[in-house]
Amino acid sequence: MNPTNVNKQYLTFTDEVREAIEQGKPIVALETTIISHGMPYPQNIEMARKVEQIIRENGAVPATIGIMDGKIKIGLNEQELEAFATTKQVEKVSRRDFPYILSSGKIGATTVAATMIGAALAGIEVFATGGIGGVHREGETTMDISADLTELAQTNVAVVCAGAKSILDIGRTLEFLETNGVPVVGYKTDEFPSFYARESGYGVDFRLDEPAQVADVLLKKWELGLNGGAVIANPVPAESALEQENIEGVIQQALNEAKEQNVTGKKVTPFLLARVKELTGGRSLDTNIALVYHNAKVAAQIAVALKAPAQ
Ligand code: PSU
Ligand code: MN
Repeated sequence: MNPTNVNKQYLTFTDEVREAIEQGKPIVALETTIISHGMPYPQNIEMARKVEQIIRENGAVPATIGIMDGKIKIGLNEQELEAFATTKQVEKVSRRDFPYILSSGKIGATTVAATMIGAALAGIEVFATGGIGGVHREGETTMDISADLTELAQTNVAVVCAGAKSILDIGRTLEFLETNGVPVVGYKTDEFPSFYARESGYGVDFRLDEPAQVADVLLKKWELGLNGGAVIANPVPAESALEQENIEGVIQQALNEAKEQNVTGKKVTPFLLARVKELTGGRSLDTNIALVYHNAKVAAQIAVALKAPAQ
């Protein structure tokens, strides 16, 4: 089913986003899980504000998406952004959780999967985040595979990210994407980045160096009726990157702790992110913030190119 046919009565828009949609302006969606579960306060609210500013500076309109009061909010005002940054009991919402959270009236932070759903309902084609979820290490036995991957298989939104974290099994994540027909574009890179690091040891499907080239590939995909998203993998800027060798030990320790403490289901990713941050003395958080800003810039450029008249 094409999600754009679904009833839109649950969507509410800020004036800025509503006008942008009406006027056909470029828009970039942003997620709220990264605010509520991906980073501590106050860095999360600073990041949430600045990422919106970067998108505006690059010619697009930001639309941070979250669930509140039984509505899917497309664009958040300052007060709402703060609620996602400071409220203790924000639910983490993926595709599975979406209908219950909407029904309950609870505050729900949207993951990559759920933000794609909201963006598609609103007609937004480009989304900037940090990293996508993926197949977890030992996923072949635990079956812990992020719903982000199955969402990318079906929902027409391009996700600009810094690849997938090496807390995941990157090889199997790429295999899953291939099976499901999700193009993985290396933006100015031949290697799939691993979030904190610019390298992973895995290649990309193809490399593109210009926003207009990315926009053209997306248009062709969707004009052909090949439903689904695309991963636009944009490596963290070199000056903010961590070395892959250095981070591996930290990741191993975090994974061992998660196992010992029986952390499962949707708690796994936030647990690992928080431990990696502690074990790197906060360096991983600086890297995380830097790569989100870079993704926002590239996403805005792609959104602008998508709206540019065909040559
Ligand atoms: N990666 C990050 N920060 C995050 C996430 C991933 O660096 O906050 C979040 C995203 O919202 C992503 C989600 O969609 O974790 C994946 O969770 P899971 O593995 O439970 O699907
Ligand atoms: Mn999972």
